[in-house]
Amino acid sequence: MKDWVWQNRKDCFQVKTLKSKIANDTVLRIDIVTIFPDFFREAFDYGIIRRARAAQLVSIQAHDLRSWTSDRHHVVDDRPFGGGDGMVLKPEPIFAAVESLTGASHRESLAAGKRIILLSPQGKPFTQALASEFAGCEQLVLICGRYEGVDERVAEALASDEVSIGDYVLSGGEPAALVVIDATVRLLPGALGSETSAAHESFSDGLLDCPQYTRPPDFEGLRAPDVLLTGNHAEIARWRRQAAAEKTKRNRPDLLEE
Ligand code: 9D3
Repeated sequence: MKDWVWQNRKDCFQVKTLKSKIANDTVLRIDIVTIFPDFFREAFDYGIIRRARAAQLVSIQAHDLRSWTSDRHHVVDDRPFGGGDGMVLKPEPIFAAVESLTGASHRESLAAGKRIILLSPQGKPFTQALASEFAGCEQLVLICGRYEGVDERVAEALASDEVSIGDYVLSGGEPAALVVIDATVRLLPGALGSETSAAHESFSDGLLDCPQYTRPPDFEGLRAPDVLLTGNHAEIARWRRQAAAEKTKRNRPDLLEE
């Protein structure tokens, strides 16, 4: 039985020293509680997240839920009361994990700036607005469900947020945790290139992005729109607004009705 967890203790130490040195509250600590810590092994080693970690804007650790069990077989699940298929994650290891990671044993004693996020199909929808809230926090603990679910007392008394990433069935909360972390970390001040403003992107203005093209202008008979090659910036802006509206109407009519 492997009971080590993937975690970067150097990151953890660096966050502490950075905070005490300059009281910089842009630093975000993210802890993931999961029965599959290896799922996240290389997940944060690419692109914006890798750079944000290198710049110490964020530290991310995946913890094995089984390390908070006290029985010989590290049991994290049990049969549902009332009967039914599948297994339910037990409350004790999850409450113990959150207490050791945050100092809080239930929602009421959680410090402001810390969020305990239960990923669950029954959660409220994850949105750009929620990602912005999370990006302003000092600590996020993400709890990944598995099996048929998580004992409801976690949602009732421990989690500050119960979040779903959409209306489809995953096999566990781990892919959802990746999505939440990705959307959140790229919003940390300094995480994006300064030339790119997150505020100007898709979903912030309620329309999808306009189509983009690059060389060659003619790819096997598939032509880029001539207007984009003219250098007429007013015409290009007009074309882009129109193309974004058409794409939104076709792919996301729900964004236009409201
Ligand atoms: C509603 C499905 N449940 C009825 C038997 C069982 C169930 C299915 C899948 C319980 C847990 C899961 C695992 N999914 C997640 O943990 C999950 C999830 C998802 O499935 N869809 C969208 N967002 C999320 S966040 C976590």
